[in-house]
Amino acid sequence: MTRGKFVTLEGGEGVGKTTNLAFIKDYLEQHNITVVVTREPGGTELAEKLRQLLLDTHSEAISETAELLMMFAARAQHIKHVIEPALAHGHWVLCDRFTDATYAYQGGGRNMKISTITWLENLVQGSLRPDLTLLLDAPVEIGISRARERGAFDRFESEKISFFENVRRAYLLQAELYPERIKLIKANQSLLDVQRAIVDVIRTLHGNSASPVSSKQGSFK
Ligand code: T5A
Repeated sequence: MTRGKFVTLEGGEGVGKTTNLAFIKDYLEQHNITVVVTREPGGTELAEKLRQLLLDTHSEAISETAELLMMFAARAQHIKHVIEPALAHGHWVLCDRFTDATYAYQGGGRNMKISTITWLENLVQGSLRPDLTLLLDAPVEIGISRARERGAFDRFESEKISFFENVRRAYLLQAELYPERIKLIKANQSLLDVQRAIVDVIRTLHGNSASPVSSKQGSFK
């Protein structure tokens, strides 16, 4: 069986990842590709509990090291129970955030050492890397104002603007480092134009790799 493709969506707060994930899923299914939609942190029962701990505000501050380790603990569960089995079955995995988010938020935002993140990435993922990453990029204020319209802020969304500027810079650096894998999509244009740009990129990947028509929705999206 041909292994499925691993596609990740990245970007700052409110840039449109969740909105476009649904669009990409529909597009791929129309092309006879079976898609598992999932997210990070999260995607399994235990990883979703870690997500809740990470996004909630607590009276006890979460240390930067604890935050980093919780991200990778959730990722280890997610890879073992969802991502790897799906890819091995020939399904495509469409994931809302993955390790580029760790480089951006814990690396750029929290200033954790990149070499530590890389060490954990190798430990937890082995050779697993996304086949394609769509990086939705927009000025920080645009994403924040879109996220604000949606309701109360979580622990990350409550950070200062400078934090998100650093996150954005770190994402753009990742895109510079891995131009073959990470494709930049301007997210401060109309949704229709964003989706046109996404299709142009996705088309290059799906080629003839079709698997039976059906949809296998991840449990959490
Ligand atoms: N995190 C995660 C880390 O710190 N390290 C890690 O390793 C990982 C994996 C997770 C948090 O965890 C952190 C980062 C995050 O802070 P999350 O829910 O995945 O949180 O991330 P959020 O960015 O908070 O997700 P959001 O749902 O807020 O943003 P989305 O998904 O990017 O945006 P979306 O699709 O919900 O859109 C927001 C609004 O904008 C509109 C939509 O309709 C919606 O109302 N919109 C547009 N409006 C106009 N024009 C367009 N082009 C639009 N596109 C979308």
